[in-house]
Amino acid sequence: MPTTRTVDSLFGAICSTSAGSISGKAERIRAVLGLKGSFVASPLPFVSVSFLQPAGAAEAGPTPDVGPAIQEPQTLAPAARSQNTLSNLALAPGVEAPPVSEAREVAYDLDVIYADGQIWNPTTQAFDKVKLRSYQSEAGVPPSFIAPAIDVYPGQTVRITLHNKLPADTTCGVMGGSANTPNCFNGTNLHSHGLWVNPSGNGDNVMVSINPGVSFQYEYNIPQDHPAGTFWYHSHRHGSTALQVSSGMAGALIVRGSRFPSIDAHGDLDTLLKPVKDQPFAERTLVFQQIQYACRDAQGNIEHVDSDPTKPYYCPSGQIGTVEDYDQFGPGTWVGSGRFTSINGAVLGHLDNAVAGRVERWRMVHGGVRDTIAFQLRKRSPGSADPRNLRAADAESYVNANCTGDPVPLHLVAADGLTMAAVTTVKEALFQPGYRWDALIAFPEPGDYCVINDLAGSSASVNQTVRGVQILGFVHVGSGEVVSGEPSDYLARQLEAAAEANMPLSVRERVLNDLKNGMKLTSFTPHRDIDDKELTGKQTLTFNINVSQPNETFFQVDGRPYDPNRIDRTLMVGGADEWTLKSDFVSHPFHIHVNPFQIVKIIAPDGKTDVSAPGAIDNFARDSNNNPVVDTQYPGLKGVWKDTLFIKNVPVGGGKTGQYTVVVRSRYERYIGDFVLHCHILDHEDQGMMQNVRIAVPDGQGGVAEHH
Ligand SMILES: [Cu+2]
Repeated sequence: MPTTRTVDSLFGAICSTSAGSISGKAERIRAVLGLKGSFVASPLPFVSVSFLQPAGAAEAGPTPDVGPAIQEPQTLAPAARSQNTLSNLALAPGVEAPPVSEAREVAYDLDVIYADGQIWNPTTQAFDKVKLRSYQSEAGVPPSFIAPAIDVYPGQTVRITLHNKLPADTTCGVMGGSANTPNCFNGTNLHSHGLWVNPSGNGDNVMVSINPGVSFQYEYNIPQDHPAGTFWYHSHRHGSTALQVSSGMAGALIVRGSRFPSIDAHGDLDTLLKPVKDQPFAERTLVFQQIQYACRDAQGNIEHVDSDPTKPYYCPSGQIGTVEDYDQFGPGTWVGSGRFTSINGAVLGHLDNAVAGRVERWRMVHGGVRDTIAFQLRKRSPGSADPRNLRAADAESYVNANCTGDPVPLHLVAADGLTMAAVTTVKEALFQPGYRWDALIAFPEPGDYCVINDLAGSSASVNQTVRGVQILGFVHVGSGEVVSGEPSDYLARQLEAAAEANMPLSVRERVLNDLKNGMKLTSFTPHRDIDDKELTGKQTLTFNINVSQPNETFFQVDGRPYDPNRIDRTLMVGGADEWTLKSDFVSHPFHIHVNPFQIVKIIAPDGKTDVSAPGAIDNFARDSNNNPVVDTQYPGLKGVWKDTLFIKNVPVGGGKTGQYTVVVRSRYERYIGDFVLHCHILDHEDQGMMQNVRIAVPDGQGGVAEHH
């Protein structure tokens, strides 16, 4: 006789503090789960969801879900048609608007508000109430701390009106006062990270501050030749960037493409990733966030478990977690907070509806601020312990006891949204803040899988400390095809079948040959290599944190903190530079707006080993016992295009540190204007680790024209 347990009974336990009517409870649960409307109509949440356990085998079945389901981010719906175009261009009554994918112009509204909600806290096994600055797409949608996803198409004019509905903030002066002291926490703006669009005016312009009460319409003219891929958006007002992004103000921005490759032009990877014609691989978007909310006592100090500052953050019953000051950032604060990295706003949630052997495309975005993510998927042993009681500090022993399968191969196909020259298979995808990886994943057999944030060696990570293994959630994989043999061979067969089904005859043979020859994606890579002949100049850059003065810390690029009134480098449109990037103190993710760059080489501290080469071993760092630490994040990056890249400076033993020399090339096509480069540890950016960059037109005499 099978026993039936409903998920509701489990949630009933979790939600036992929730008072009020059933419908009120449903509303709250819906808010947490981000469930679609049909669930709301049911007076009995979750009665439709149950699972069976065979009698006498209570420990052998799947582990019951205790966390929320990880939903796809809600896709932002276009604004009402009346707001979509100028009134004299509005469609006549009765004329249907084209689908968004074909619309030449599309408009969206995005509110910035304080949202009340709750976030699951595994440390206390209860929901914490939170009040956080948040993007919301429309009134009435339950608060969720993942911004809506925005789908855009090449050739489209995308207008996003940002409505700052945060309370008035007297610290929002003209930028330039205390430029590198965090300020104007209620001022905001919008950055489309990785988009190749105009940085000026109302384009991807992060120089503007949208203060409380102000609405501003951004206009992204996505060029017809813009690469399709996984990008993202977040606030980028110098002085409040880290605070807002760490509150969850980040969302996926996906450029969808339908251009087939041709004899002389690349196509969109999207046209290949279809197992049969016109039916894409199952796709998931995962936005990782590090929402570091805290509760504060009457004196304004962050509260900790047992009032012990060495223990995790703690919110006593009735208090509301917030992100309201920069003492919540800094070395070690994320690990110390005991918070979990969330996926699409869900802490320790579960991804459903995977099928064994079915290839899925996972678009993954590191939208967090302060922790490196070493992403891994491992099979969970049947009958594993209920993860309900999992505190961050216990995650490592949980993983070691239960997540014991081999890592599921991750077949990386795009770095920072840009299709790579070949599929690269890894056991672990390393994300620094700002990074994206698109991976093709086929779970080898049915069952539950753990989503793990593995140990990143101290030299590989933002904090340069060894943090324990964390668990980010679970994946339920149903019955399908069992993958036997070499996973890469299995994937290659799937991709070859996809090419047979989808590729036009003119290029089919070429695409197939590429796939058979090391799973090359040559017909889908958007940028051609930058060779020596194309170079027109050189740039150098060094990050530093200057701690030489007592009680003062300066976050610097090239020895100077950010000055909003200074243009740090003027580049020539049409040119291409080779950049040499270094860090004098710890490691920092370098990000530059507008144009991506291609990695040429990464020279280790020994001054000669190129650790970006495929198969290179990067073991130059030493741990506290002077043993070498292997870091896998650089090998294989040679030739890869990205917009964000970790620049390492690591301990090499004997109290010394070693500097890596990162060489990249970038061409400055089409767009002129002023924008920024910066460290993507965003509290470093807010405090000065940023530069103004100008791209200008040539002066006709071998130089670059200065502005008049
Ligand atoms: Cu930094």
